Amino acid sequence: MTLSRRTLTLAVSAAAFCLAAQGALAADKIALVAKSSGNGFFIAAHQGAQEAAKALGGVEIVLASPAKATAEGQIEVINTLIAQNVKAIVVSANDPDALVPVLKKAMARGIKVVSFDSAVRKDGRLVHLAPSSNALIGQKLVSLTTDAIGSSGEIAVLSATAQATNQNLWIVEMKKALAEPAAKGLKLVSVVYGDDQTDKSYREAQGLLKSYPNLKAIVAPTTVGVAAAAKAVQDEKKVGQVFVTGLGLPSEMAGHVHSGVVKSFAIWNPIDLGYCAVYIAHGLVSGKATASAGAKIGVGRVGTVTLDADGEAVMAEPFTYDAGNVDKFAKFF
Ligand code: RAM
Repeated sequence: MTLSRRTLTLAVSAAAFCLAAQGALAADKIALVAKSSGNGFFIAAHQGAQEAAKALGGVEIVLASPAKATAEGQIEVINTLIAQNVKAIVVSANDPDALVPVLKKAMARGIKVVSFDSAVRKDGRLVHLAPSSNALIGQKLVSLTTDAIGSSGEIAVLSATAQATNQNLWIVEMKKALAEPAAKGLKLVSVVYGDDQTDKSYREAQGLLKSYPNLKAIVAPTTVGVAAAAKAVQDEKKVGQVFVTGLGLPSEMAGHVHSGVVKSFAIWNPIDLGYCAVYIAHGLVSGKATASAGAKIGVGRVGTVTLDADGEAVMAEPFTYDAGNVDKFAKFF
């Protein structure tokens, strides 16, 4: 029996289809769990994750984040990811402890867990990728403040959620820097939480302006909070009287820098952070990397990161933005 040309073509294309389908099935699913959806910081981190997936090949990024920045929401999302048989989970934690049981369950099933940005307690992950040293971030928050208002006056912190690992560590470091002679004249009068929601952050900022008529600066170590606080100060017509600073995205802060409510602010590159976190997760999945103390892990175009005794790797120093450079970077994140 001879095969007609058409049957042969069909057979060949069916085989090609099967191979393509197998290829698609073989893609390693790496899940990215943000603190919450809709936060520009994690949208940029996701962009970096996608870039890493493309460079690595055979990797599919599954973005799965709760609507609000809560540990409960992340636990629900992570349970679904475990059921989907993802190969790795890369998570920015809304709480250092609450996610540990569900992440231990994931690791018991062979899923590689990496926290990034906001850490999970050591026993709930293999590696944590920090954007920068906590001490450097705390010092930077204080130097940004003195840059805007000088070395005396009342200041308040508008943070993200009360349980966020990263913001809480940064506030601890900020308090240490405030105790240094150069900043002793700054008085921290309040710490409030906007939960990384724009409307709540805005209301909390308004509350600070009302409660503390002598307030000179609001310091927000969160991209959501810093933009909301800047808008509140502007809407209350307090530009020049109250300054806003903290950790922000150039794309969200450029207008506030030009209006004068923000003199300078800082951040690291969230695209690179997402990119490197995926490289680390992929290294653990493929067996190219180990999560042992001192291990060097290749992170593509960024180079390598080295794990300390706690399985933590630290990236670069926070970068400062002001009227001179904010527009240039606003195009990227
Ligand atoms: C917010 C989030 C994130 C933090 C940045 C600076 O987007 O809370 O965790 O790293 O701000």
